[in-house]
Parts: sequence; C-alpha cells; structure tokens
Amino acid sequence: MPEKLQPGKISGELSAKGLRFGIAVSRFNSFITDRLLGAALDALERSGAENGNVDVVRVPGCFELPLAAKKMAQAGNYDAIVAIGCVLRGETTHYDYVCAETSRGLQLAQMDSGIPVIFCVLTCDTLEQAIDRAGLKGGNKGFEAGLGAIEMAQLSRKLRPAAENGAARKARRK
Ligand code: INI
Repeated sequence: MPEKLQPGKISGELSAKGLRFGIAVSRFNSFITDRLLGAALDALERSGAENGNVDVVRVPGCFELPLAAKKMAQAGNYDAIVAIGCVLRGETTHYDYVCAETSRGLQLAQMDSGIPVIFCVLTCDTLEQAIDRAGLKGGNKGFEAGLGAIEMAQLSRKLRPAAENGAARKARRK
C-alpha cells in the first residue's frame, strides 16, 4: 500500500431516520417469511425508521417478488426495497426455475430502477435449514437484510448524480 495517498472513504451509515422502505414478502412458506419480515422490521425500527415510512406488500410466491419489487422501486416512494421469500427444494426441478428467475428478476429490478433491492430469499434444501436462518442457529437473514437496505439507501444518496445532490442541497437551504 502506498503511504501518502489517502483515498476518500464513502460508506452508508446505519441510520434509517427519514428513509422510506418498501418490503415485498412472499406468502409461500409464510412460516419462514413472517419471521424474516419481523426481523427486517426490527432492524429498521432499531435504526430509527419512522411510522409511515415503511410499507409491506404481499405476493403469492417468490416468482412474483421481482415484479412487485420493480413496481415499488419505480414508484419513486422508496429509498430501498427488501424482497423476502423462501424456496424449499422439492422432488422436481421446479425449485431451480423459481430460484433462478427470482434472483435474476430482483437483480434486474434494482439495475433497471437504480433503487437498491435487497435479496432476502432463502434457497434451502430442507425446512430445517430455513428455520436455522430465520431466527435459530444461523441468526436471522431478515435482520441482515434490513441493515443492508439501510446501508444501501444511505450509500445511494451519496453516490447519486452531482446535479441531484445540488438540487437536494438547494431544497434543504430553502
Ligand atoms: N414459491 C415460493 O416462494 N417458495 C417455494 O418453495 C415454491 N415452491 O417450492 O413451489 C414456490 N412456488 C410458487 C411460485 O413462487 C409462484 O408463486 C407460482 O409458480 C405462481 O407463479
């Protein structure tokens, strides 16, 4: 590492105050997704999110998450979206199609909209693996997703085009 060069450090702080969040939740495997949702809301609340700034949208299954996430992101009302779901492997190849299209669609949703979309979709071989990640041995991936949404929302504000930052600065001065 060179000794003199001090690069600027840009990172998103973990404060949800004043930020707006949209959460899309799959009803399929709701035993798991409700626990992920609870933990995501807990992370937002503990980090300062305010009533009225968080909306939850329910969809039938993971396959429907990308469209809901994209529409929420494009609505212009949210600083970040969290997509919550759980896919459990069955006896057929259905699992593979749902996992592939859900992850691909959610990535497209954030790349098309420019709004962070956090991937909180468990893809597990067994129910036990999912339970471990929804509040047992493996912690709760919903809580991590909530923190990820805050960090990415804050970072996106810092990385937005200079013209928008100028407009925002002007608006704050008024
Ligand atoms: N949806 C899930 O969210 N998890 C699953 O495990 C699952 N399995 O296994 O079938 C699942 N299927 C439904 C799918 O997401 C769609 O809702 C359905 O195909 C209608 O488009």
